[in-house]
Amino acid sequence: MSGNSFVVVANRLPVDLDSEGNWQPSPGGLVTALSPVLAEQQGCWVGWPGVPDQCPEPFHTDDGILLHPVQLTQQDYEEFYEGFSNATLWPLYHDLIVPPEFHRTWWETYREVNLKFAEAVSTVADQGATVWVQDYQLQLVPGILRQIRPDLTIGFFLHIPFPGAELFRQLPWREEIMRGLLGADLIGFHSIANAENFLALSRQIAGTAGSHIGQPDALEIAGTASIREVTATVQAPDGRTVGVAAFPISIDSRTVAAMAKQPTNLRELLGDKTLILGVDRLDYTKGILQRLMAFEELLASDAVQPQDVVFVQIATPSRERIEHYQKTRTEVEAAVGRINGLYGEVGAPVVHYIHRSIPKDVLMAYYAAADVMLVTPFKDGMNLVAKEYVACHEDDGALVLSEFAGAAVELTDAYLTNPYDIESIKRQLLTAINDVSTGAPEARSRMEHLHVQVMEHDVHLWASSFLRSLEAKR
Ligand code: GDG
Repeated sequence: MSGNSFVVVANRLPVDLDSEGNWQPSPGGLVTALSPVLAEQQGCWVGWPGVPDQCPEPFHTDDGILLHPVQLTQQDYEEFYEGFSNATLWPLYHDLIVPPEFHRTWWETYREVNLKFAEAVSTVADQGATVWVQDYQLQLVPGILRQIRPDLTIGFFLHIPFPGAELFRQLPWREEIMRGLLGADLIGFHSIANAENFLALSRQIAGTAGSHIGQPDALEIAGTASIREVTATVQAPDGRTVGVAAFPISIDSRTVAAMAKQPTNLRELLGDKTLILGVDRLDYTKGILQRLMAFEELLASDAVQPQDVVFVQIATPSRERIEHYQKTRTEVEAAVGRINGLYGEVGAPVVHYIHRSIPKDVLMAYYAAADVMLVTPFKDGMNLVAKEYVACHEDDGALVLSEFAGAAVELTDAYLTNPYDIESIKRQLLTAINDVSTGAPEARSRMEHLHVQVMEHDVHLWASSFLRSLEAKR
């Protein structure tokens, strides 16, 4: 053990390989939020560096944070990451938008890799350290750590939705996952609805013959999952009380808002048109095809004119070897081609499609320039893109947002839409286009409220409220 009183463990280490083959820290929202805590508490981040069969030596960032890599083999990558994490758990937890695959070999590898992560944490964590486990890839880590390092205080946060009990119970290894999660002292979800799903499931599994999970206590039966305050608990198999609550994640709002003020020539490039923007990992949960179809129908019906609007869709490559991701890409690209074929002109496409990752500052320039942001997932734990757009707009622009994104709980002044109902997307998109192009006071007032909400509820609040609740469990 080597002087780490605070350890974050996540599937990915915040590093990237640069063009010269050196590992460089790559700060994202989570890193930004946790860096001050990690730096202050001599912290350590445990994770996979992102390339199979390669593993740099542990190294310190400029902030003094120790990055401790866990090596994954090619087989781990295929069965733990692409397989169980992203072809079993991801679709199951996103309400079966595509059917999850259940394979015993994938499960075995998921277990082995979770053990690998837990052992790595165990070697770096001080006696009595606080460990914060991140996300669905590592749901067994709290349970393993509880057994091998009972001195630790363990938090777990789920970044994706937690499904209803009827769906979760399809999982052949449901009890092992529950027992893994209940190794934590505190389990955090994005929303009260997700936390309630977990509590309802705990009640059901606790009542199953042969289950080792204790009946929930009186507080939990009262069903009081709440935001940023632990009022609900579940009894773990060893009799400990595990806190359950909602901690809606957010962004580094001030930094994003400041980046959006950088000068850009995007408007000159795109012309004097209403700019509609979509930004997503290319994932079937995000509803990219549906929003393109809604846009296409608006063009077809003459509700919007091709010379008045331009749609930019940034679709970052993601999980490209998984079948349903390939299918989604094919469908999206066919739709882009079809729409441009029907409504674009030489030198003036109506849809610009970018299928590569773009630098953060360029992304911020797109947010700042966009008149209407279209965020239409069928299901999303939170959706940071929606919050990033709002941080970039004090009182102009419009956000069209799916009711099924976790962000919709807080961003109630968005133009909310049901992505399963194409008429609903069309209606809200058209209203947003008309409101921003006529300078309607309604649009202005909506964005002012949204902006204040995101500026006042940033990622620092998320991290500090979770860690405060976790420390209270000591
Ligand atoms: C999961 C949950 C939850 C996107 N393209 C580029 C780029 N991005 C950045 C965005 C944003 C992030 O990626 C995407 O975050 P989201 O929250 O929108 O979606 P997921 O990746 O699915 O994240 C989600 C989140 O975890 C956190 O808990 O909100 O519900 O699914 O920050 O800006 N960044 C750059 N280039 C790109 O091309 N630099």
